[in-house]
Amino acid sequence: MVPANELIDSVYQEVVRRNPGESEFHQAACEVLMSLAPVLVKYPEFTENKILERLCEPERQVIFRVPWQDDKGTININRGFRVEFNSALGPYKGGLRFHPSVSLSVVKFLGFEQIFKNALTGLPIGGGKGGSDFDPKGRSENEIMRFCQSFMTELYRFLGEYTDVPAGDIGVGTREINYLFGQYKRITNRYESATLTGKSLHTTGSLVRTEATGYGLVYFLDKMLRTKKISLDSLTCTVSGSGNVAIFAIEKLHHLGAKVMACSDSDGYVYDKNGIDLETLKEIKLGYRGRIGDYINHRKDAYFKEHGNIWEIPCKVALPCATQNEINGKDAQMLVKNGCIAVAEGANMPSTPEAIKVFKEANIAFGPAKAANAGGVATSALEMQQNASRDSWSFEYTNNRLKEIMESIHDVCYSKAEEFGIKGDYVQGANIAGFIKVASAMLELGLI
Ligand code: NDP
Ligand code: 2IT
Repeated sequence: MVPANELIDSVYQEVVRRNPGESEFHQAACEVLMSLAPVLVKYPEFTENKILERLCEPERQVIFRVPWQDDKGTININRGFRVEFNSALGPYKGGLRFHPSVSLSVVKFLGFEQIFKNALTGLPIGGGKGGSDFDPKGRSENEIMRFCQSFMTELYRFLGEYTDVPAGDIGVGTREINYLFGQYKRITNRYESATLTGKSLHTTGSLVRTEATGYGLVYFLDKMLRTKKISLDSLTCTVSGSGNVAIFAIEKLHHLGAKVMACSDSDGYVYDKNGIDLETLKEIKLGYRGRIGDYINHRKDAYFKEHGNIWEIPCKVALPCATQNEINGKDAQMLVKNGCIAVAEGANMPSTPEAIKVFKEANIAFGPAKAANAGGVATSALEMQQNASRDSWSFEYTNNRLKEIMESIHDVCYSKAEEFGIKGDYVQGANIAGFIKVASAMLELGLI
């Protein structure tokens, strides 16, 4: 049989050849594949059955036109995507992203990551992702609704609680999910709740789903630090972004006594020497959907650095919660030099390969996205459970389930890394644990 490293290299070369120009997808595939050599040595059946080759090819990819009219009556055309990557463990599950940077490559990287993330949750969900290059910024409520309705008018035929279950991501929150669900219900004439997650409480959504990714991230971080006998209490933190994930990560950090010095949006960052005031942040971002620069109009000790690089701020803990490749090698060096001891990824693939290398060499605690930000999708699966049983659970019960799931993901990653002789390496631990679970299910299901 071909040696494991050679096989991995050739699979990766094939991914690059068959998916030209899809740099984000290449990056995500490379990171997982390069972790797997010891697994292929231990389980030759994965190689014999071409599991790597099958995993890198999505089961189905849908690309469609989204025509819609803006408030002036002008016709706009966007592109919609849904990549149904792998359904070995359950229906395709993963968010929808509305952002001008969305491309097939971005959706494929996110869908690929989602396969392993969802496997780590231990819940019955496969991996998928979708979205559009639609830019929601500056759009009216009516424009957002019309766009969502047009998007769903095409996408609905591929969805269903046993087939594919989308949720939110960048640019898609409860408001958009509700519009999407409304249109799905209207077209199909079925109140099939578990077809979308992240719905509002009035429309069979789950308590805690809004908070879940941010809270889950901090539960994972806390467990990682406690494993090193470090307490989060009083540690200074920097959180990039100021959207759904960032806001609720900040909230949970506050609950645990940490101090968040700065957060950002694509305009720049704000620094508050008294610690970021959560009520002000929520008012700006969730209240009137404003820009982060407004923060200094509410808190006079804070300053705003337009186009500033948030990673230049000294902190003990860094939580990237905005977007992919937002921490490069130089940023990572700056963080380490300034005394950072832990990084946990709220965003998907926020650290470049060079940044991960710097963190590894500095031996800091590093929680990779597919483990650390799995709380969102895990709570989506809990929403599906509630919908299936036509029930709704209390905040406390759902939050406890989330915490248990995040601690269990931590432990699975930690112990897999230990088993394969790379103790403390959560990147490889997560990749290996997620991969073994999906690969085993694929083997058992036969050649499909
Ligand atoms: P939101 O749309 O709520 O917020 C995104 C935040 O990131 C905003 O502050 C936005 O700033 C900033 N941002 C987005 N793109 C860029 C960019 N290209 N450059 C600089 N800043 C940017 O999204 P979420 O909080 O839901 O998602 C954030 C990250 O978390 C994403 O990587 C997402 O994939 C990941 N994630 C989300 C989950 C969820 O449940 N929502 C679950 C797991 C991961 P601006 O407003 O200026 O664009
Ligand atoms: O990246 C992610 O895990 C999400 N955007 C959440 C997906 C989901 O189905 O809740």
